[in-house]
Amino acid sequence: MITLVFATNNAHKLEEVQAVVGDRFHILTLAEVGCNDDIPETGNTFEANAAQKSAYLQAHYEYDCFADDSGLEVDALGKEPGVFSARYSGSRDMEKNIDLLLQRLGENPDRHARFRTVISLRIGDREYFFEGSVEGDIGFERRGTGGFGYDPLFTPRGFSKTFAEMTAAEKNAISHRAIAVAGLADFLQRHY
Ligand code: ITT
Repeated sequence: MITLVFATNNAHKLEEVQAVVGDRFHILTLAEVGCNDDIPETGNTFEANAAQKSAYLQAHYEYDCFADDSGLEVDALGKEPGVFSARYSGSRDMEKNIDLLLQRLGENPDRHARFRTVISLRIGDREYFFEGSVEGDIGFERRGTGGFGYDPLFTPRGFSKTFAEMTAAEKNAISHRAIAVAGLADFLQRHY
């Protein structure tokens, strides 16, 4: 059994990862290793933030570990909100974050955007990155009640429903996070 710490306390993310990597890997959350720290996340890129979180964890808790960072990039807004996705409006209130995004985009016909996830895995002194992204378009208004975050605004390319109108299974079949996690799981199964 190989034990890895995942830099999250989000039970939903843990479940998703544990299901994909299988039971040869025991994935612990931050709470399970006694980490209550506010782990620094001060990078300008998803890669930098994921790497910063995994480095912090390995340095302080001496476990092999991985960390992720995700967000939405809207082309017409210079790839905002990007690493500021969770706090775009200055708070974690997603209603406010979505309102601000719609206001900044206005009637701009260029609605192209993507969700991205980057995972940094540290095993011993080596670091590996896994990435997933999904291209799509930002709507002019919210549609759907499922998912979380910016899902009511995001329609993946080739689909007519927003992420918030899809079932969890439909979203997980194509999502940025699922693609990155599949890369991580594939790597772990081949090398460990
Ligand atoms: P932790 O860092 O505590 O795990 P978080 O909310 O910061 O949680 P992420 O780094 O994965 O989670 O994502 C940052 C923000 O990007 C998130 O708060 C959402 O606003 C947005 N986001 C990420 N993935 C999303 C998805 O699948 N659907 C909608 N919005 C998403």
